[in-house]
Formats: sequence, structure tokens, C-alpha cells
Amino acid sequence: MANEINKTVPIKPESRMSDPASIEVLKKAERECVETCFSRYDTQKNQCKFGTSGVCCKICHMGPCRITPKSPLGICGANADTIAARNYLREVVSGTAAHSDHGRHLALLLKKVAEGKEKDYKIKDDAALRRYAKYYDIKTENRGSDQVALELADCFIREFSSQEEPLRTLQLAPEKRQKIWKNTKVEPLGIDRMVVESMHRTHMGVDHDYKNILRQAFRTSLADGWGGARIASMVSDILFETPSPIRSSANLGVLQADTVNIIVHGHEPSLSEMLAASVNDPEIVAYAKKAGAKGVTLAGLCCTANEILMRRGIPVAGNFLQQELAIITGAVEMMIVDVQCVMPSLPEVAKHYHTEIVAATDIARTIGATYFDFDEDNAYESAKNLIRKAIDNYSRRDPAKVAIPRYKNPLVAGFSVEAIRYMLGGTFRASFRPLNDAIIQGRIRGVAGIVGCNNVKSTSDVYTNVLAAELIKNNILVLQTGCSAQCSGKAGCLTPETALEFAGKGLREVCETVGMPPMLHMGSCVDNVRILEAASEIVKEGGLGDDIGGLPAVGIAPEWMSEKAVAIGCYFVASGIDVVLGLPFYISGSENVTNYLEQEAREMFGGAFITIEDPIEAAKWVMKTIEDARDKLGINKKTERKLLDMKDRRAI
Ligand code: NFS
Ligand code: SF4
Repeated sequence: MANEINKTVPIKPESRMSDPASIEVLKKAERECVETCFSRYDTQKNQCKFGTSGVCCKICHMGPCRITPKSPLGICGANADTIAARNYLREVVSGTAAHSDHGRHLALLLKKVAEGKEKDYKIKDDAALRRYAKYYDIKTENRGSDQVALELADCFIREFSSQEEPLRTLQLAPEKRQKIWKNTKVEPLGIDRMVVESMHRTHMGVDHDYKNILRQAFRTSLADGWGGARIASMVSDILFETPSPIRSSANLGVLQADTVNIIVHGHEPSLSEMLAASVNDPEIVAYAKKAGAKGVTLAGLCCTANEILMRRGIPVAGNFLQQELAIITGAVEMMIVDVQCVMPSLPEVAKHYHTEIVAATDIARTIGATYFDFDEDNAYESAKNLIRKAIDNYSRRDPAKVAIPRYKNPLVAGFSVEAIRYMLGGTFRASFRPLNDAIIQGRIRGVAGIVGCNNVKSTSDVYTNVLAAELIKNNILVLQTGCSAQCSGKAGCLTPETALEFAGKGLREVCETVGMPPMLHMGSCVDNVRILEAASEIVKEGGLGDDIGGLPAVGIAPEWMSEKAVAIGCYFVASGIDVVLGLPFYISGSENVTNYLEQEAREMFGGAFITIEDPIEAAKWVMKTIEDARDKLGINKKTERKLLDMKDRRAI
């Protein structure tokens, strides 16, 4: 079968992936007749138009119904607007559920740690614990960490179950934004309640008003970005440390020919943190040497990679579309997967090699993978046992099948909001002031968040890299997360040197003074909340308006593919930020739904969606939007450069 596909549909690696490592491995896949998502994409070509335009409904079993000019209503009478809006809301619900369940898991872990029921996890970052506790008015003075952590964990857990009170985490947004949410009736109640209510509202025969349904989509997304994902990010900081700048490298070349290679893939950091902690345990190193290897290399894929990159500098093997390719190098002893973005094809690919695929979470199993019951209560030993299993697999590696591309690039990651604050102002005067000043003076024109996945529908990494280069050239500071940050990492752009070579004059000056890259890797996809947090800090610092909406800032999801990305886009828009999509939503079958998301949203929130499929066009749009925002803020006057003194600051 694989042979047939490869014969009839020749893969052109260069049109699939743009980085040299992936192209090399795709050619290897072709030689070795291994199917990948790219060959499967070819067999799936001519994707269903009803699906892509959002007007296929199978919400009840009288259907499926499909809307066409000749049959404009489903059997129950639902029209294209209702159907497209319901499908859209369900995507947001699933994305919100994914991020939030991840957050819940961590909140429950924090509670257990606080109760002294976990021996291997600890509160690693007491300052983060106290910083976040203050957000919720939890008393921190003269109290032990465990006491504070217990109260905070309970507070987080209530954010999931709250039935009638809006999320408390919303209060972390600027006041003006909170008012907008109240007035537009999108303040979410408890996260779980929002997910359940949205599923109810999209059941057959409930909510049929597309505007009401889409408003609920924004409301649900806020339960993600200002709820579940924010909680995930905060608890990770408390348990595993707030990230600070750290060096590492990215691309398949991080795998090593003479070590046991283990890849962690997925999203939740609890297991991967333990693996990172135990991989250099002397006992493990000795065990690897006994097996004939020089040691053990741990590397990551997707957002699990970002979590342990940000805090421990563990190298990135690749982003979403490289998960199969990593196995095809023939050099991976074990790939440990947890939740989200894990292709069910991995065990099939692994059959061609010796790689063992290990599913380490009960809610995410894959046929053909070994299930490993990770014992959180005995996490360190459990992680070591898993690594030993990988080492045992080293003898099964077939040297004839090993070809590790030599490509990898150095990077600096770890830019949490705290880290940015320290970097800009130093330990004693940590502050966002220098950034605000640089924006006000026009040395930095504005900020762009480039986030999201890769998608087989476009040549991987190209949009992100072209866009990011164009933006920094024009003095726009780029903030990145997720697989998109890994694109830039692989391209070698996440280094301070990039600023010297490619950034515009103003941005270069700022980066040079601080020693930072012009593209800042802020973490995994739940860490998109750090971008909102940074935006809130900029507002709080003063001089650039009183709301996130109105800042010279834009979000872009160049190569997105997942439902999580839809939820992220929605909470950016609901927070007042315009979002550019490199690939369209499935809504084109309803003009009204399209209009709501692209126009009416702006009237409600100050931000909206726009689809721009060409990166250069997108860059132009971003720059124009940023300049318009600057005009509105009145900071585009040609002013002399003047440093603010204390009096000026007070006036602001
Ligand atoms: Ni985000 Fe992370 Fe990557 Fe996309 Fe998947 S890994 S949570 S969804 S593919 S960026
Ligand atoms: Fe068809 Fe209505 Fe059922 Fe959807 S809910 S499948 S439109 S009958």
C-alpha cells in the first residue's frame, strides 16, 4: 500500500517542508516507503467542500444535512448561519476544554503538593506562588508556602466549578476590558460550566441565533485564555519555575548518533519535567553506558518541548509536522506521548524502525503504543523506569537505518513576562517602562504575536519565517509561542544576533542594549496567555492607552490547524487584538457568520479576524494596523527623543 501511494503520488519534499533537516528525512521516508501525513494528505485531496465551508451538520441523526443553494435548510429547518455558527462554537469548546483540562490537571497536582501528598514534585518557585496568590487577594505574609499554595489551588479549582460567579481570573485584565466583557455579556462563569453550556446550546434544537451562538464562542474562549490556559501557565511557573532566558537548540539534528535518544511529545509538563530531572541521574548515565551508549539525549516535540525548553533548555527535535520524521531518522529509542497533537500514525511509522511509542496518559492511548502507567506519587522513580526501558531498546537500533540530519540551530528561549521585565529594567528597576518608551518614541513600532501550528496545507514554516523577518525588519517586536516559535528556532532566528543582522534600526538598538532577540520565545500554546499578560503590563505601565484593545499589537496564526488555535484566536479578539489567519476558518458557507467574525466582532471588542494567505501581504496589513493604532494613540508625531522623568511618569 505504502509502495503504491509513493509510486502514484510522488512526494515533493521541498513543497511540504522548508527546513533542510525535514526535507532530508522526507526523502528517506520515500526511499524506505514509509507513509507520512504528507502522503496521506495526497490521498485525502479534494477535501469535502461542505466541511470546509462549515455547512455540513450532523448534530442530529435525521442528518447529516448539507446546505446548498437548492437545499438552503436542513431537515429541522436550520440554515447555513445556524449550522456554521454551531460548528464554530464546538471548535472553540473543544479547544477550550483541551487547554483547561491540562490546567485542571496541574491545579490538582498543586493541591496535592500543598497537602504534602507528593514527594517528588515541589513548589520550585516560591516568588511565583506569592505573586499569583496576590492576584487573588490571598494573604501571603507570615504564611508558609504550603498554606498559600493550598488556598491558591482551591481558588484555581473553583474557577472550573463556579456556577454563578464570573471567573476571578478575568480581573487580571485592564479594567476597561473587564467592562467591555460585562457590557457585551461575554464574561464567562466557571470553565466547566461554559464548556457544558456551549455543548447544550449546540445540541439539536436549542440555540439557533447565529449571533447568540458566536457570542457564546467568544465567552467560552475567554474561559480558556483568561481561565484554564492562564491557570495552566501559572501553576507550571509555581511547580516548575518561571522561565528565564536560556540557551538551547532546535531541529532534528539535536538527536545524537551515539546516545540513547528519547523524545517527549504532547503538552502536559508533569511527566516531561520528571524525565528532564532524572535523565542525568548517575544511575541512568551508568545504565546507558553499560548498554554501549554515551549517554541519553532527551529532546522534545510540540508544546511539551516548549515547556521543558523554557525551563531547562532541553533541545527541540521539531514541531508538529516533524513528529513522524523524528522516528524516520531511525535514531529514536522511545517517543513518549501525552495529550494533544499526537498523530495516531506514530506506531505505524515506528513499525519500520525500532522506536517504541509509549502512551503515558490514561486519557490518551493509541493502538500500537505501549501504555505506561506513570505513577505521579512516585514520579522520579517512575520516570527513571521509563528511561531504563528506552535504554534497553538501544540494542535494537539498526545502524543501517540511521540517518540523523546534521541541521540544528542555536536559540534563546525562556521569555516569561517576569523575565522580560527584568531584562528591560534590571534586577533593581525591573519594569516594562523601557519597552513602553521605545514604542512611544517609535523605535519599536508595535508588537506582533506569531503563534500556532503547522498545517500540511502550506509548506511548513514558510509563512511564519517570511512574516517574522518582514516584521522585525520594520521594527516590530515579535512574540512567539507554540510550534510557530519552533519554526523560528529552527531557522536560527531566536538569537540576539538576529537583531544585529535583520532587525530595523530602532528595534536593533533596543535589542542590542538589552541583549535580547527580536523574536521572543514565550513558551507553549497555553503560554499565549503570557502575550496577553505582557499586553496588560504595557497598559499598566502607562502612556499607551488604558486597554489592550487599541495597543499597537496584532496576533497572527500563520499555519494553524487545531481547535485550540480557534479558541486562542477568539480570546485574542475578545481581548481587543486583531488576529490574522494564514488559513481560513470553516465558515465561508455563511456570509452572516463571516461578517460577524470579521466585522461585528470589532464593534464589540475592538478586534476581529482577517484571513490573509500570503505572508508579505499579512506583514503589510500588520504594519498598517499598527500604524493606525499609533495614530489613534497620538504617538506618531515626530517628537524629540526624551526620557521620562519622575514627574512625567506620575502625570501618565
Ligand atoms: Ni498549539 Fe501545542 Fe503545535 Fe498547534 Fe499543537 S503542539 S498547543 S496546537 S500543533 S501549536
Ligand atoms: Fe440536519 Fe437539523 Fe439534524 Fe443538523 S440538527 S443534522 S440540520 S436535522
